[in-house]
Amino acid sequence: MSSIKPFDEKVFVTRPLLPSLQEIAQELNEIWEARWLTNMGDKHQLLEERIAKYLKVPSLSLFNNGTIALIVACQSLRLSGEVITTPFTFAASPHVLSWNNIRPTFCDIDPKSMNIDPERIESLITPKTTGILAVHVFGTPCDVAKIQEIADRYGLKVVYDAAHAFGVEIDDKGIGCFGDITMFSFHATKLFHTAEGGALSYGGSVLKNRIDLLKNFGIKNEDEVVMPGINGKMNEIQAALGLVVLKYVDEERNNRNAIKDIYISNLKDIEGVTLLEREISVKDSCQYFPIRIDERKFGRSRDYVHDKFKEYNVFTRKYFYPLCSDYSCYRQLPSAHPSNLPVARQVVKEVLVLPYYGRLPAEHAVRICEILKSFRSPCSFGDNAEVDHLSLKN
Ligand code: T4K
Repeated sequence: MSSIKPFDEKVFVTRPLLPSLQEIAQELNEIWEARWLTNMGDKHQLLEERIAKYLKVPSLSLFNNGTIALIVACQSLRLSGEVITTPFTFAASPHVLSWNNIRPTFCDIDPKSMNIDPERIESLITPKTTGILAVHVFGTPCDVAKIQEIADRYGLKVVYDAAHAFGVEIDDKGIGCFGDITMFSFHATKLFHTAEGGALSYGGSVLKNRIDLLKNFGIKNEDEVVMPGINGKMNEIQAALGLVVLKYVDEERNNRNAIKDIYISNLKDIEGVTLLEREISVKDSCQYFPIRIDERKFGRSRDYVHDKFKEYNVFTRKYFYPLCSDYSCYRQLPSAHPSNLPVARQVVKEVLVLPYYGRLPAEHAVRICEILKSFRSPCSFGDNAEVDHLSLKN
């Protein structure tokens, strides 16, 4: 171990933004007075309006979590058969397809953005394909123009999983304005959160009506239940938390931007470490700070670095290892065959997500960079000399 001191306390990949208890208590008082706990109360309605405004989307529906929101998105668009998606994502993305009896078709990813590669989508379309479920991984927007062009040509629906992309904008346009439906997650680990929670955004009011019915058992009124819905409602306590957290999201983003600057200036010139490039036209969600480790140039593998960091009390994450296409429930699918997904297989061996949250002290960020640099072993060919590295830098 180097002379750099381990942290006294565990440093996690993220910590939730928590406003003062007094502020939360004030909101809770109002709920107690109203004796209204769920089923689209005042807090729910207010948060829905405020988030739609913040995200610059015409319309939005709140949910109890992002996964249920995504399940409802598929239902509301009547997706069926096969849907093309990425293997490099959190388990929820392909699982929502399975919960809708849809077969995921895994498509390889772009080596730079790590998002679904639009160039490879077309060859995967079959007569059973009804949609594309694309993920803005780590908050980097997918190639929305190309994806839409393909979807229009084949009559496919497009659902975006923007779990990591709260507040992302492309040329000042909210990320939730693209495709047919976009899902946001408000899980505790997200920049904006309601402990658990999520939302769907979409263009028109027709979809809102259907989605709001689907998230409330399909109940239209006292006399009519018009479709087999589910319970996807966000409750008033979640909404109250969200109303307070929303006030501090910009401050949190600014604090994260400061940490990001420290990471970039300390890590940009390390041989074997690649940082995510952001387009100038894109407003960053500041959700994650992923790096890529090229074992041959860094002299150590991503797994070595991940494990070694623990000795310093730093808990990085290997998001999104293993690839979804390697899960036992999906690996038998023809599209999941390793030969179809060479880029994703390489990327998933390289990505490491560093601790990144507003209250991470600047000195911690500097020390994390120093620790990472101390792992480098420039003379060696890595702890796995057999690694077959694709050039992913373009
Ligand atoms: N699509 C994508 C692309 C997603 O990434 C996700 C969720 C979804 C869909 C589904 O949305 P939701 O249904 O969740 O709304 C976490 C989150 O649970 C999950 O929401 C998130 N993606 C995923 C990327 O990360 P884990 O298994 O990494 O969580 P966990 O418990 O290990 O937490 C990570 C770190 O965060 C901990 O080491 C410490 C810190 N933490 C966590 C919690 C829960 C806290 O400090 N406080 C907390 O309360 O999945």
